Amino acid sequence: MKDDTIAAISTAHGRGAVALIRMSGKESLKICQTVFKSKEGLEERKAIYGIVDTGSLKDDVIAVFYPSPRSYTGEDVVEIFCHGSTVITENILRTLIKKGARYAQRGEFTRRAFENGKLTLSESEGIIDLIDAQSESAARAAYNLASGKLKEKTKEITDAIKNLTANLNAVLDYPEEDLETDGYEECLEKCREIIKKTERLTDTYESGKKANEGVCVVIAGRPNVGKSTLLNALVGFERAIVTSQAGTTRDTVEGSYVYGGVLFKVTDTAGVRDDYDNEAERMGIQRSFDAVKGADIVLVLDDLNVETAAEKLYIRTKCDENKSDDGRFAVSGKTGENIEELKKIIFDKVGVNTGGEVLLTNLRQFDALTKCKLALERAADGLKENIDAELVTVDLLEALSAAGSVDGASATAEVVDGIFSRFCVGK
Ligand SMILES: Nc1nc2c(ncn2[C@@H]2O[C@H](COP(=O)(O)OP(=O)(O)OP(=O)(O)O)[C@@H](O)[C@H]2O)c(=O)[nH]1
Ligand SMILES: [Mg+2]
Repeated sequence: MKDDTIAAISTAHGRGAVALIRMSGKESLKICQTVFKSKEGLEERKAIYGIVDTGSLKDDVIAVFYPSPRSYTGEDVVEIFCHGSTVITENILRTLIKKGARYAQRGEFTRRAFENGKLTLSESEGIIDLIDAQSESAARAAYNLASGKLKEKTKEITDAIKNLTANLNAVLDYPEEDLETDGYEECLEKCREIIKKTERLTDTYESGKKANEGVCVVIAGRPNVGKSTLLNALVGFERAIVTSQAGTTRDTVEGSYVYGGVLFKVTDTAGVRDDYDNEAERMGIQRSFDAVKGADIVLVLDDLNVETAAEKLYIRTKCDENKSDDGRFAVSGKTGENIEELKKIIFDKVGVNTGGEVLLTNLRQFDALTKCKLALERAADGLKENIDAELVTVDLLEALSAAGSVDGASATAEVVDGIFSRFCVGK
């Protein structure tokens, strides 16, 4: 437990009906009592009505005291719900600081929860993802993390690796019992099972990333085919400039929409042509090629040869005017014809998993479990070739450490710092 008591405004900055000021640490009750007055005293986990009097301001508030360890951070926590004016919240916070609390840093409450064993690293990531969620799929994936679903899965993996290591060491300890070959085969089978389990998790990353961060859709094509008009139709407002002149868009232009609970981030690009007007257009076209490379799906609006590993969807534009059916899906950005249908086609094509299943949502989790899987594969190769059990154990311990880092057991301080720096103040 830390010695100091931290305080912050936990609600968003600005005007609101109610705001929350949170304090955590040994002195939080004492500090709160210097400004909070009520008929009944603060009781464990009970909402108490009273007045905050800071000397310069008064407000009617509700305060709740959560004694350690039954609190978010695991320390003594007090929450004060006051009226949501920044004048009031800042005045109360300043007073709490004068009385001995310290301004909390970004994510410091959650970091304390992590350090006090109330939350693991992947659960903490779930909480920040929940706060940042821009779509239902992101919120669902985040909740699965925050509620410990990934923690359970990785614990199954670390437990199985520990068992396997113990098994192998039994072979090591009693070689005279002629266990070696039998033991090795059994161990190999177990190792393969753990590899499969790990792989089932790493396989969810593609989908989890899209659910969490959104799907990257890029519109590409030759000048004047209607790319910017299509962007505007997809996002529902005049995001990009449209003119009848070829070469209107000179830079990438981003917008977004939500379909089926998933966020789609759309990039409109400069039309590709060899006889560009000037340096700005040339650079814009280069950006079009770069955008296409980083896409999850590219909407190709004409016969442009697009080099990308992403899904491609060939589209015929201006179908209100151009009636010649060439087999491509036809839309009109101008009249809105087939725009909803196009959104559905894109949604189906990228196949984001929006169900209740646990998904890896960030590169850190994916890297850790991939490292675990690779170390397990080396261990399996060693077992197959009957190499020294001690050498196999080295790989197993590496796999254990990699899987353990998902939830923090073996994560480096740098990684932990990186995660909590993504939080806002007050969480
Ligand atoms: N009739 C009709 N005209 C369209 C449609 N979409 C675009 N246009 C027209 O085609 C012209 C070019 O449209 P833009 O959306 O600017 O085309 P672009 O592909 O973004 O062009 P650049 O930015 O120059 O590469 C404009 O005059 C639009 O009004 C459509 O669906 N139907
Ligand atoms: Mg354009």
